[in-house]
Amino acid sequence: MCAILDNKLFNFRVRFPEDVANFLILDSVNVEYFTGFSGAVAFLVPRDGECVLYVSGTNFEQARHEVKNVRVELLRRGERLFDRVGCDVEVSVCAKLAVDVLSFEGWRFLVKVLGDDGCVVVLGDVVVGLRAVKLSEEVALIGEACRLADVGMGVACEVVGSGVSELEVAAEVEYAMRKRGSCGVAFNTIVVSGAVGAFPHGACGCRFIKEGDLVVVDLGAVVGGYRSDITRTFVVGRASGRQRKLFDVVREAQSLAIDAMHAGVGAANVDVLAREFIGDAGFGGYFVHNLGHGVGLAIHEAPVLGPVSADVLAVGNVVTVEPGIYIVGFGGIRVEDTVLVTDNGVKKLTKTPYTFELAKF
Ligand SMILES: [Mn+2]
Repeated sequence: MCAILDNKLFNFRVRFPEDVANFLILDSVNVEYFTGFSGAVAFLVPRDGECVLYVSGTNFEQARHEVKNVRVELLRRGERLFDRVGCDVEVSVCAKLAVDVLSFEGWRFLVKVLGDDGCVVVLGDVVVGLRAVKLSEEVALIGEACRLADVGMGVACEVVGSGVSELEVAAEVEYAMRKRGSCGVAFNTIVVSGAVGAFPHGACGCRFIKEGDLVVVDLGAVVGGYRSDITRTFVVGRASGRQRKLFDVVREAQSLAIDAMHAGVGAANVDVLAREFIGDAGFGGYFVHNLGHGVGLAIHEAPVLGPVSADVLAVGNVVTVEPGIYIVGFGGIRVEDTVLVTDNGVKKLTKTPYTFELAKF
């Protein structure tokens, strides 16, 4: 854990603009990224010297116990973070305080405390960019989360069937993943069947799955804070001609996209490749979301695989590739894997086979 923190801090500090002397991290996932601890209020990184983790009373002892290599400081009840930071750092126009995120009210307050609005600069993209390129330790955790997601999807494959409710499928999947070491779910498990599957982020309900239904299962596990994301679509029994046609289009779109991915390629180009393939097949209007997103400590992070994304794929990116077709009144089909951009293309981290028909007679 300490080694990860050192590498991350080094990579972070070399990205400080020349006039920035201190960087205050306020986004809780960004704080977790550097410290491995998710219960702090803020993390202060000076250009040189010791970092400070500000923690309120509830989590103070836990932080002191778990976080090494930084000074853990108690934020007393009623004490305001920005007042404290104002005492702890000296700023000037050539020794600015950078922050990763800041609300409008926060900005007004911080400027008042520091006494000069030229001394604060909001630099959100710096940590976003760091988090997008995973270190080997992070890849290992995501890989383990992907392995557990495969376990969950294997269970879904066994459990999905006529007469089983969507919630029951989700329960069995989550139970299996937790039992094997997942620290919760990467997001609320999606199990949507029949016409409800036309809503990409539909939630599970009490609906009982029926013969002939399309069933979309989208799930993820968490290991060491790092997430995974996988989707498979099943049909209960034999697929109709239309169901099979749609599934083949989505699968082919995903495989075209994955084959085209490598470091240096524009994320938008990859999206457009899949999007045009689905469009040429006659379903362009039914692919209603981006092709994919980065995955790490957050389930949606950089880079974005979308038609207007300016991101360029880099070695160490971990992203989903998830084309889909959603037809209201008919249902939805999505196939998704989590992949790592490597020195020679990409490596799939989720490995569940693409079983479509669940014939259980
Ligand atoms: Mn996803």
